[in-house]
Amino acid sequence: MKTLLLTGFVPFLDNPINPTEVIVKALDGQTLGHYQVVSRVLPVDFSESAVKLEQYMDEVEPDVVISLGLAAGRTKITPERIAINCRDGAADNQGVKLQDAPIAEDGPAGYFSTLPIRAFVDALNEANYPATISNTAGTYLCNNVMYAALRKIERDGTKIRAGFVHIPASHELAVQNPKLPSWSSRDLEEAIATIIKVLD
Ligand code: PCA
Repeated sequence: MKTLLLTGFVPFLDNPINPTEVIVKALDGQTLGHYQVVSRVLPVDFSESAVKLEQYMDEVEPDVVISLGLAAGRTKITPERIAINCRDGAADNQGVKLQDAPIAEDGPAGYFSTLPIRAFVDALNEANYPATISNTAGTYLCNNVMYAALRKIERDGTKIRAGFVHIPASHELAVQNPKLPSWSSRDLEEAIATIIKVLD
């Protein structure tokens, strides 16, 4: 049995619920396909999120890392293709707001996901869950943790596969913020289970 580190985030900005936190807690400890799932929840904090993820990777020693983030407003499950060396955008949960700031001064411009993102999308669509590859993870915390995980793997010289998947709002979140398109938490959870089962 292999180990999969599945991460979500705490609530942030005007989202009082983060469905990724709900999903990762629901899947924690489950066996899906070839993987035992170990879940962790990350802070939304420019100085802490990547540090925590790297600690969890050292502690859990996963074969695969899938990090989940809420992309409020998106209508589909969107595996991310690339993380870029940039931090920008809204303030984090500590009130820290960065502009045009690199994640790693000496790092490459970007890292491609090493997850089978095309197979994820195909399996999701096959199961009637709308999904498409996204070509931008943005410049906020989600992009930051994806970049950090892939950089750590490169630095450590390990064979861990890692990447990021953005998900739409849940109905529970949309009740609080009615302009958001939303999915049921059950479907979000089942969709993430579906992509984990794709992994060899
Ligand atoms: N989504 C944010 C950060 C936390 C989350 O769930 C993002 O897309 O960067």
